[in-house]
Amino acid sequence: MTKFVAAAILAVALVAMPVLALGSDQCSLSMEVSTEGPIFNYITGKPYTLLLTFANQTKGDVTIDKVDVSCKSSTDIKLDMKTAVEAPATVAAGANGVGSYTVTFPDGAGAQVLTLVGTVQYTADGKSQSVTQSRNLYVSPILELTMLPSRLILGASDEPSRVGMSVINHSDQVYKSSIDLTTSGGIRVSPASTEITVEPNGLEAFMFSVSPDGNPAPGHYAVYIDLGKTKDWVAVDVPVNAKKPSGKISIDGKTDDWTGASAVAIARLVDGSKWDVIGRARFAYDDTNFYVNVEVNDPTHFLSPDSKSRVNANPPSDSIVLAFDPLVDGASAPSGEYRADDVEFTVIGAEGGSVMLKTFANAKVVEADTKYPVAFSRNGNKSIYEMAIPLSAIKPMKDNMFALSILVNDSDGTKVTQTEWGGGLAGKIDPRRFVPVMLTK
Ligand SMILES: [Ca+2]
Ligand SMILES: [Ca+2]
Repeated sequence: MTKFVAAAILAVALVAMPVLALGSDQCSLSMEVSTEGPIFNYITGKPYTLLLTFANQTKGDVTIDKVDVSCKSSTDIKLDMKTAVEAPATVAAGANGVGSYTVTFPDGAGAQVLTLVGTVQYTADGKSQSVTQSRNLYVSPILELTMLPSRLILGASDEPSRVGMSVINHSDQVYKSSIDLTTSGGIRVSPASTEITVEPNGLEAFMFSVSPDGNPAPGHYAVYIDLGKTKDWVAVDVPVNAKKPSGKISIDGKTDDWTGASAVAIARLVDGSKWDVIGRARFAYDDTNFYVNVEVNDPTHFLSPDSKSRVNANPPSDSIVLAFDPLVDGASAPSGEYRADDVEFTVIGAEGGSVMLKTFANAKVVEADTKYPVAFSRNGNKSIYEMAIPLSAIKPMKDNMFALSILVNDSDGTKVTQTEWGGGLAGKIDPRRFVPVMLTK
């Protein structure tokens, strides 16, 4: 707005006091997008008028060669634009040339900041030149949906698991339809469908509850929300309930002390459709430690002779990685990286000499021996990892809960096959994919 006003004042000044134009040989461009009243955002699917004003402040006529309007956005949207008034072919000295266009932001463009860029190529005094102007616009869908929370952990408190949802109708028409909710399976949502009426520029709030459907495996689920033109989803995590063991767990590579512990399958997607279970992890805890037992089906146990770098040994050793997000705030890390509370351990599987290394802590990569109890053994074609991680090493914990992911590196001396439980470790680090673990009473 400031630039446009400044350009308009300058144009008026030039008309009123032509003497000031002497020495100025510039052309300028201003861009305006129509609004209705004091609006804060533009909505999708509604036509707006875009006005491009080209001010010729040179001493001669200029020829307009080309007018171009483009749209920059994070999602690469395609702007629907029609010419309403063609820009003139020539603009006389001291005059303005105006072109106007009807622009519509497509469905799916909201909610984001778009940058409209207008460029005019012109010839003045035999020289080809161009002038550019841009505007940032906040575009929202006609129906703007906000969910609180956007990530739900089932059973994290005694309260029923509810999600609050607000619908803002940015249009000047009453919106009357239904909100339809579906799930990825394993969880139930109620009510599955709600009739809604939202007044023009009005807001309505709704609530739905999420509960387990049967006994879903710990992991990631989703509630999909469909309002016709607007779609969204809520992440739902089913946590692992780690319990206190019936007896004492000895870190000795033997698993007879793990009876009754919570177990999860470690599986890999094969051919895009079939799950191949390659092992399992079991969890337990007491007042001092969090205990983990990982069993991996592995016919070829390989330990690298390269001892210089244990984590990045070449060729790589059989190993596992345990990564903790103690605050369970991975979902709020927009870049999907480790945060300062996150801690990662790597265990190298060597019978009689297994080591657990702290490989990420305090927001940086490290490689330090933990001195925490750890054992490794082989049983036929199985590798058995057993370890005790002090609870003090995975603090600050939130409501006796943290999020965890496990990566199994199965090496045969040449290649490594990686399998994850949770996720966010094999490729780019992404604690949003870690699965919550609750230390239950
Ligand atoms: Ca044991
Ligand atoms: Ca192996």
